[in-house]
Amino acid sequence: MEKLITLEEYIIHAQNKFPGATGDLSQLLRDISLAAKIISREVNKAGITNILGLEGSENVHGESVKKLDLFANEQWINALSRSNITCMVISEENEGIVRLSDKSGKYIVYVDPLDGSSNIDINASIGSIFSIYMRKDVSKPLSESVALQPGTEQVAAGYVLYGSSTVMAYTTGLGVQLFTLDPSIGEFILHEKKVRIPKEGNIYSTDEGSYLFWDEALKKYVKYCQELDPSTNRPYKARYIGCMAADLHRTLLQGGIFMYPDSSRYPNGKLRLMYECNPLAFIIEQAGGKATDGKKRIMEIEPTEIHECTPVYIGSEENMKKLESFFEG
Ligand code: P6P
Repeated sequence: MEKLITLEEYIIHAQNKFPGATGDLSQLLRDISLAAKIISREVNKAGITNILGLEGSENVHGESVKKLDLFANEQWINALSRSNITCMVISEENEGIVRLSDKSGKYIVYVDPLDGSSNIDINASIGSIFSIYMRKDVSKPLSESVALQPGTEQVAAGYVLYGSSTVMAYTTGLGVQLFTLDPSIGEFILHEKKVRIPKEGNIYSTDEGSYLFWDEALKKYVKYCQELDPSTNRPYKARYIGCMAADLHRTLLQGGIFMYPDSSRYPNGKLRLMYECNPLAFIIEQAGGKATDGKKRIMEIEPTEIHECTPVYIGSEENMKKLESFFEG
């Protein structure tokens, strides 16, 4: 029987490859896995413990906040406060930066604590997404501007998917690793190393209900996906879960393309650059895929606000090339 490798063991093994490693990033990843385990436990019994349903308030974006959103946000902030490694957290649920350790924290963590929370009440997949940066200059007081770095500066990124099982994916720039939580022993177990996205897939993923708000090039591309041409595996299948982490995970494993475009309804797109698009772009690029805003690489966008939105097109190399040919006209 193949030896089980826990996340703990994998982190230590990976750290030993870096002689100068202090172990801080390893500890940070452990802290993140703790938040994931606690949230997974609550998500999988939410109906019993009555933390489903609206909490009554609204988040910084005017979206109704569900109890599990708040619980997840608290778990992330508590977990990241454990080791004095994180100086500040930027969360979808908090308007400004959350200061944790001004003196010693060398990492900045962006988090979407519960991505796709509208799926909570229907028991569909929800996730957490995280993105880690270095605090470049410890002499500079903590501020939003210190946190505003392009995605190319990410030290690590990943997501947790609370679905039929709880899966954690992360990368530190050396490929993408996938772990599955075994709740009976409370350990994330490695199940795939250096994941590669298929070069081409026959699944496209977007909210077609917004078709009328799209620009013409995108309408033409989606029509292309729907045409009958067995030689190019069309029509493609349409899949849309309404949780970016879940749609991205399927795209990573099965190939294809996920799109949340700019439109007359969302002129700058709806998804968040720093804690949805950049971390998932890092994952997809590390697996051999591509991620753009329709014009440029997502990870090269120079951010100006911590909660800014961007259009996002992300997936297999060939599917992205075909989309780009429609945008080039
Ligand atoms: P819509 C969830 O709220 C989210 O931020 C992403 O996870 C998801 O892909 C998207 O928004 C869903 O948006 O407009 O289709 O409900």
